[in-house]
Amino acid sequence: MIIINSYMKEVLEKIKKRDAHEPEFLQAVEEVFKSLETVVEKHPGYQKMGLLERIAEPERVIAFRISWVDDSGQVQVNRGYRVQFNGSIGPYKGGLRFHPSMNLSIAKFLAFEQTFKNALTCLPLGGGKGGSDFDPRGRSDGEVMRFCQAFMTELYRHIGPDVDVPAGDIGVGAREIGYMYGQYKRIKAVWENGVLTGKGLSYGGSLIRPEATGFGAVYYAAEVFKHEKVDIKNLTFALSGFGNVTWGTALKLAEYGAKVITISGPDGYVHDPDGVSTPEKIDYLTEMRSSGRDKAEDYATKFGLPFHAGKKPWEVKADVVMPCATQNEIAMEEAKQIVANGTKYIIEVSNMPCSNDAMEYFQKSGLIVAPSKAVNAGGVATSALEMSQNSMRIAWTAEEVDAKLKAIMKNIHDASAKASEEFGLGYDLVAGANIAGFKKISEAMIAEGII
Ligand code: 2IT
Repeated sequence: MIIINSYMKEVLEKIKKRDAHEPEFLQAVEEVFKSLETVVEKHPGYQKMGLLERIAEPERVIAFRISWVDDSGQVQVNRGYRVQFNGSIGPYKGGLRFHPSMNLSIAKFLAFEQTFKNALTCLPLGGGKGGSDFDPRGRSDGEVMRFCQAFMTELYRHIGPDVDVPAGDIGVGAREIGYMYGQYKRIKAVWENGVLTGKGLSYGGSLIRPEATGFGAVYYAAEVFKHEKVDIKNLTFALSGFGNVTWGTALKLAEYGAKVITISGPDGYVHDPDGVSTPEKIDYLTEMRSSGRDKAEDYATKFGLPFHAGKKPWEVKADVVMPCATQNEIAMEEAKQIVANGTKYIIEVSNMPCSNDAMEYFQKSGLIVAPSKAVNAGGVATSALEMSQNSMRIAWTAEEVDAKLKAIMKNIHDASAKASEEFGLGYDLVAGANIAGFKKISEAMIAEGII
């Protein structure tokens, strides 16, 4: 990935020096900067106002200690993060990730991506992200609750319905959001349920929020196939993961009559040539998640399929590859295999699933790449719809939320395609998403002055 513009090069070099120990963050910034070259070339004034430096520097980074007592009476100490990256178009908004790999680099890359993603939804949402290196695997319900309470006891002072609105991500689902909301309410002693999204329905959650990331991804993909004039029914899909995002994606693809042939976990993958398409199989993904075992092998055992231990699903031939697990699940080595398999479409669903060189290789090889910050935006968009319902103190029907979600995803696709076209880049959804997001954020930042 080569950047030619001298201002951009200078800013990037500065960030690389300052944040040398944050590889995921550097990767995310470099990927976005590459797409913005044509835009920056046309606006030499950005340099004087330090626009790129400001857009790549979080407004605020909060890191804190979380002490809690496990079931054996042992004190455990974890580290918590909240990165309030950019608040130029709305309150900071983005999920919390509980995973042992969580660190500042990951929190910053996620928050940076979230800023652009949230702008693409055209809803009033700034960008933020956070989480902890807490490992929920094998923890009892009581331990998870105590951890969530300890986490919120520190975080509550930094968030609010008009300040910063966290939600779920890897390791954080409705159960964790419930425990965190309970603790927030206990400390603040007010009913402010718009402070978190992804809540249970009984206390202000939105219908379709659990399905939204996966459904939105398929609505977006459907727009790509429409553009390419191909029938989704004739396509095979390789998915990774088996969590919430994989589940929602598989559910909607089954409804569209498309065939999902792989799922995976940290332990390996399962090839299901008949399709992960019956209600029994799709429901089983939910069971696998709530078991807390984090094993894709359980699916193979349950449905009598061979299990490919320690391998990624990308060796299976599929028309469409939809990574749904985590960042950097496709590096150059896997990209070569995917291209050799004859795959035509890479629809990124998890945040930053492809390394920058893998993404470039796909595009150079003529594959269509849809970037995660556009494809998975249905999750946060539906969180914004949850916030609207909380503010109005009403609840929309599933049909109402789903219709809004579908319209938002079509708009994101169309706006990205248009932005790419406008800058003479053809149908480049990667550049298009970055440019469309940047246009909105930069306009607001310029209007709001030097802050
Ligand atoms: O990556 C994401 O967009 C999320 N984890 C969801 C964020 C949200 O606020 O719903």
